[in-house]
Amino acid sequence: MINEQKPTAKKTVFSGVQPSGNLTIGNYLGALSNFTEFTETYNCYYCVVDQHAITIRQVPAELRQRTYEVLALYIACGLDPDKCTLFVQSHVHEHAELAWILNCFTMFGELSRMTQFKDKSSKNTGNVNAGLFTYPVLMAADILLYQADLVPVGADQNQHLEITRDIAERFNNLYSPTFTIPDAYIPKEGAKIMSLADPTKKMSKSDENDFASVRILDPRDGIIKKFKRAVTDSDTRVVMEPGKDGINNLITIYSCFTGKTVEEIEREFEGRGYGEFKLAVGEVCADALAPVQARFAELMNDRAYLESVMKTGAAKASHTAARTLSKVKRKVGFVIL
Ligand code: ATP
Ligand code: LTN
Repeated sequence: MINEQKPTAKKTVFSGVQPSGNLTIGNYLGALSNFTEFTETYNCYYCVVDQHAITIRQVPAELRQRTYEVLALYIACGLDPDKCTLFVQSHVHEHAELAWILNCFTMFGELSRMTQFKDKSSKNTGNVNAGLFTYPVLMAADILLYQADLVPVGADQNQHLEITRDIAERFNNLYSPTFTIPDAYIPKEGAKIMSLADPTKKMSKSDENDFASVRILDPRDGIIKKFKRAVTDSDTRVVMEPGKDGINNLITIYSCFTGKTVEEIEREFEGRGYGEFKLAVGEVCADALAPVQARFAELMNDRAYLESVMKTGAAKASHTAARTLSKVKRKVGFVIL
């Protein structure tokens, strides 16, 4: 029914990244580097989700700076502001407004089951705020405002996509079809890049151990040094096998940056040992990130341009968001003047 309303229109993609730290190659391979492939065939919205970021305490000046940086990284990774809508979440008030309404259609029990909430609340015991708990509802609002069909994210966000679908279906069933039911797009390779310090844990931009994550903006020698120090096992064979978490992660990273298959990589490094392989991973990663870093540096020198992108993006996003929000307000019974 919802899809029948736009039979010939382009489908919509929505995704977001929090300006909560320096972005890692996990963010790059799991999310950012996949965003460009949709811009020709989909109507794409890519958002800097600053309202999500304040669920963890942020230093205001750093949050502001990182908001510019994530926007600059979007563009540096190949997103063209003329071909998609790039914007900042707090510039479009409809996100917070729809989130409030959807809060009233989301159960305490379902939010209690979210693994990201359990994980983040156990790491931030001094600040288990209500925003951290209702984080997935704001994320549902982000996606549903734009009637998104597809949401490219890393594997850790799958549970949030499931709750988004549940909330949307609940609302549609209670009233009438209002929201498109979105699907997650999780890449086959790179959906869960692991920490270099503990390869049983996800690489995360807020990890305090600097050797756990390679940042998109790390200098070449730093990248190579981090890969050299990556935790592996006591074996020497570069092969993908259960139990070899560290090497499996490095093979995945090498494969993502080179496009080579696991078999090709195993053949390439047969008899060559971990030291040589780690150096090769560091080099392909640094080579791939060099052009992104160069473009990023140019963009960060031109705040006026970044602000013009933010303004145009917010205006385009508001237009669509306002239509969905006004439908929702009518359906729940608010007086529309
Ligand atoms: P934080 O540590 O602040 O929670 P994060 O590193 O998990 O942040 P987000 O801003 O929450 O990053 O995520 C941005 C995107 O990057 C999401 O689509 C998320 O799924 C993806 N992503 C994050 N970490 C990884 C990873 N290790 N591997 C693959 N994708 C990832
Ligand atoms: N929760 C996401 C960031 C995010 C997002 C979104 C991703 C906020 N809103 C909407 C996709 C669609 C995360 O990566 N932690």
